[in-house]
Amino acid sequence: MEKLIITAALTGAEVTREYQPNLPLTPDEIAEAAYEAYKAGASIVHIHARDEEGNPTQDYNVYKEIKEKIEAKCPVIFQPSTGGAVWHSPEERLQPVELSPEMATLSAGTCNFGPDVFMNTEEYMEKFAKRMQELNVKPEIEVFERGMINNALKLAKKGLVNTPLHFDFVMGVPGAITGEIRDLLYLVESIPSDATWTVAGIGRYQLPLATTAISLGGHVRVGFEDNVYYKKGELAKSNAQLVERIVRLANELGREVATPDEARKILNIK
Ligand code: KMH
Ligand code: ZN
Repeated sequence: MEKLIITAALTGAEVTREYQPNLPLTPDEIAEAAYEAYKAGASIVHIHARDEEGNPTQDYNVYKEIKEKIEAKCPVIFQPSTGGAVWHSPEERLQPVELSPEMATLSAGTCNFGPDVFMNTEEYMEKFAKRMQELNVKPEIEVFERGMINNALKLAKKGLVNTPLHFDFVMGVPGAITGEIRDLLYLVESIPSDATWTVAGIGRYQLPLATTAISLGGHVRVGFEDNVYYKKGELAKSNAQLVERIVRLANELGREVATPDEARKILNIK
């Protein structure tokens, strides 16, 4: 089996300090959390920027500052979000791609997102994919529903994303696919055999989906964006604490953990 790539989704767009007092918000806090997650075993950090008030922003300069601060500390793969928050415009969302990061997320369709709608029209999926391809940015295709796999395959057929594809199954968002194991199996069976995949389980789904992915040969995303708890009723102390648990589980299950350079090879990042 390939080594395990662990992604730490450090901040997200929805979580606040009210729910997780240790949520990293400023560029310095995010860079420090990235470094701690890297030391714990993460090879990718998934980043959402926040403005000075702590609100989600897709501002180019804030992402630039975060990227530079992380790069000064460690060689972890910097993966900015192009999903942003549900109320960001497509133009706002695309800004961090202009930094030519090694990777960025690419959401593959529209779905309900709690009380909101997370909008990804075909026009904008194609625009995002094309710009990533032009700048040699590896897309991580975010799948919130089964039909989004078909949208991604269509992008590949049109030559707008390079193969093999890399998917992130985001499971358990209220309004989209649940985080049951059977749903994960269905998604895994639905992607091309040469594709790689990771799973981001939301809330209580995080741990069972992560352990299943370790056993199946997939990869794992953890972090405050998806889950603020260590266990029921107990908040996690840090993103690194959640990464450390995945490393321990992988060791017990006989799966080695990838370094950032090993992750680059697995994901064909040049
Ligand atoms: N915050 C969500 C609406 C991504 O980062 O690419 C979208 C999201 C996906 O988090
Ligand atoms: Zn995200």
